[in-house]
Amino acid sequence: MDTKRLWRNARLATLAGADWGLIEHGAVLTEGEHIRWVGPLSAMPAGQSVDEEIDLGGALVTPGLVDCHTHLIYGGHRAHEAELRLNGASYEEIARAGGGIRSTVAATRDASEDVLLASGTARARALMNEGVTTLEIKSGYGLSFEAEARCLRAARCLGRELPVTVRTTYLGAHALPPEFEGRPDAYIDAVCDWMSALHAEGLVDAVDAFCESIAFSPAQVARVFTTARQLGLPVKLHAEQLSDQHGAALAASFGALSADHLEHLGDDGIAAMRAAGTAAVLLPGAFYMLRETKVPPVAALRAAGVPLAVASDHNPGTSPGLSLLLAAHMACTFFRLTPLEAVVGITRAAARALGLHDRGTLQAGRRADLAVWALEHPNELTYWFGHNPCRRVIAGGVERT
Ligand code: DI6
Ligand code: FE
Repeated sequence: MDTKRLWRNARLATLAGADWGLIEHGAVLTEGEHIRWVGPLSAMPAGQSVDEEIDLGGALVTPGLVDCHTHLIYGGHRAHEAELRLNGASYEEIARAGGGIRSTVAATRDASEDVLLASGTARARALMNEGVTTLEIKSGYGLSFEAEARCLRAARCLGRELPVTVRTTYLGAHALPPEFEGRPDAYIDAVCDWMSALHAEGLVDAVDAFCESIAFSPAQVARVFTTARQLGLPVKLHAEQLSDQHGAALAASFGALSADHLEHLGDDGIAAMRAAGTAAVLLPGAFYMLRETKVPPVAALRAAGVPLAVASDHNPGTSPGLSLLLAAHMACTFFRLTPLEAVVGITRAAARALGLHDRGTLQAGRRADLAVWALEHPNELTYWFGHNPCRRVIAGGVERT
């Protein structure tokens, strides 16, 4: 029998409608992993048998946070390259000189699964301490069959060992590994072959690629996506981060879950995303770290009704941050999201960007993923920065200890 718990004496922000969905003197009734009922305690249907009652002391409760774009599993770090960039080198220059993603690939290939799991676990815990209950983790720093498999296994293992939902994404088409120098199409063939085998091992929930002049062309990405479609795997794309390759429109033509970054997105991409129901994932951490100046066309995306998600993009090159709240804060200050949009962006819209329709709001039937905050109002989630106001986390109906 699933345990029934009543979490009461809370100010709830359900995020289920067009506003914060605030409920004073609120209660959440959970049964096993799911929410059975949400509302003001005084309106709870009579005759509920409850195994356990938990007094939340009047605290603010939101849905658990969802980080829908991370590269959490990798070896080493790139503080030295960050220093070079701060001394004037550009990201593209470093990448073309064999640094950038490739230097992390070398460090990742050298790392055992245990080492990858240990460093990934420490990073996941940092995100989880801020209320994250669902986490996407991409491969993309192995770039060989064996090393990509190792990274995806570490990600799967992390999801089994920690009280967090992990969704894995295969990002073989992240960069060209040195052994395929000058042969990008042969590498794309390999990426497609590996995909079937990794999927057969149960390691892949979705497929991503990096569409950029320093990475892969739209034609190459289309081949990766065609293989994903044949395997029944959903796709998403790093699109329009540094230039407009019309990647978002390509992704949308494959019914992509999301197109991510989007600083250089044009009107064609917005129209295609709208028509396909593809979410926009905004990554202000990378924008900040690269000291970019061109912001994504947020007003046009908003006007088109494209769902706006926000993620940490945690990676060792362009976004070494481990705070989803800071990403939400930056989405407001840099990209002009409203606080409500940014909080929806790290909950409901982020869940949607992962194709998960069972979480991201406080509603009956949803997963019982809750974050409890030492805050009065949810607009404070994007107000404070460099501070963690998360006090308790309930994942799948169970409080994390
Ligand atoms: N876009 C990014 O910002 C990261 N990957 C990508 O496709 C950068 C990854 C790195 O520099 O290690
Ligand atoms: Fe990324």
